[in-house]
Amino acid sequence: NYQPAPEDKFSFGLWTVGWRGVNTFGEPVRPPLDGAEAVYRLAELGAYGITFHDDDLIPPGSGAAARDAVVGRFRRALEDTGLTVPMVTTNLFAHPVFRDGGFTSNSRDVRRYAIRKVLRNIDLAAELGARTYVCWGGQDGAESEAAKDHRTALDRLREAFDILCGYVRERGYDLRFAIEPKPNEPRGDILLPTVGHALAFIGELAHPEMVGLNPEVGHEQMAGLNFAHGVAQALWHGKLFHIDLNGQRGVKYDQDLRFGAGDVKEAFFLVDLLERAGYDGPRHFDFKPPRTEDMDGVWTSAAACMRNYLVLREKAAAFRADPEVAEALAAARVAELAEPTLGPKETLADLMAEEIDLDEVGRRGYHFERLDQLALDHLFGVR
Ligand code: GLT
Ligand code: MN
Ligand code: MN
Ligand code: MN
Repeated sequence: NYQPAPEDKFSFGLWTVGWRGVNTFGEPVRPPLDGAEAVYRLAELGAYGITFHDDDLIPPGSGAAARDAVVGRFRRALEDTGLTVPMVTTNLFAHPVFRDGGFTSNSRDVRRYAIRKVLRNIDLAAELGARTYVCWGGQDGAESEAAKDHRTALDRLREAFDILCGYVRERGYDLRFAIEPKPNEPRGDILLPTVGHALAFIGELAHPEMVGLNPEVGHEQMAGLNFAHGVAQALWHGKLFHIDLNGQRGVKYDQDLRFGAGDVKEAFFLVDLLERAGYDGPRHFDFKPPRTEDMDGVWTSAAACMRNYLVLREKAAAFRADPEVAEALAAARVAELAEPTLGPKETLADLMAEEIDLDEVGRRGYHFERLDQLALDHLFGVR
């Protein structure tokens, strides 16, 4: 019956179900959503976690008393429901001071403020037991090559992460950072536009082991890339610290559709990958319920994110258990790729001495179409 349970580790950003539907051309269509209310609703639906930006939970400009009251009510809701806070993040994009970015603004005072804003919120993240701290630098980018020295921007970005990691180590928090790549929107070109760019950047940090990725389905697809491949490489590097699940259809603006909508086949292979790889982090939904929806529609859309994950998980498991799929995998030589190209005791002389019958091997077909169609048949529900 695809009823989600806390063991499934589904989590939602407060900014997703709380999105009021403002867009470039349209005003908000829904009322503000209170953080504690979101906790009760998500727990009821079967989620296990909720995440937030500092400003989602605590209205910017709140005094100490107002802040404590909001956090207190949120905590009580967490205690009442058993919902957890696996991840926390910072809003370094909405306020006008961030119009040229946070950590890489050309303005030094803004960069210093951005770091202060994150450090303050890291304390709250640790208090609430979060293990992952996401950094999405959506305004860190440029529209003009002359206006932003890209290499220097990377220097400042590295400086910021080195400071943040130093702080977490000094405080002894059990917290890791996860960088979220995105190619564009809101900036014309954002720094660290893809999983690959971010992975390479992490290798240059003072504490690379403390920093990994939070890839988002739609963000890689906006760049025309294969999301499952990006996630596979992040896993290969041991860097899949967190994941933003949603839907996107093609190379266009960031759609943030509910998970499963958009490219269904890629969603199928993504779930297949996460489950087979034993990824045990949160399945975090970062979607935007369309502006057509009222609050009932928002909760329908949120429930559907989890339902679609569970449906795809079942279908992927059935695909892997199908004896005909096992045969098709063998015919496609999939397991042969796991065999090292050079044998354990072989020398290069052995390799050089070998002959290949180019005519015969050149005629070899790989039968990938049969295998791929079996996956589609499972997805269509006709097997
Ligand atoms: C914003 C963005 C998301 C990020 C959030 C984390 S903020 O909603 O569009 O993709 O995950 O900062
Ligand atoms: Mn997005
Ligand atoms: Mn978004
Ligand atoms: Mn995201």
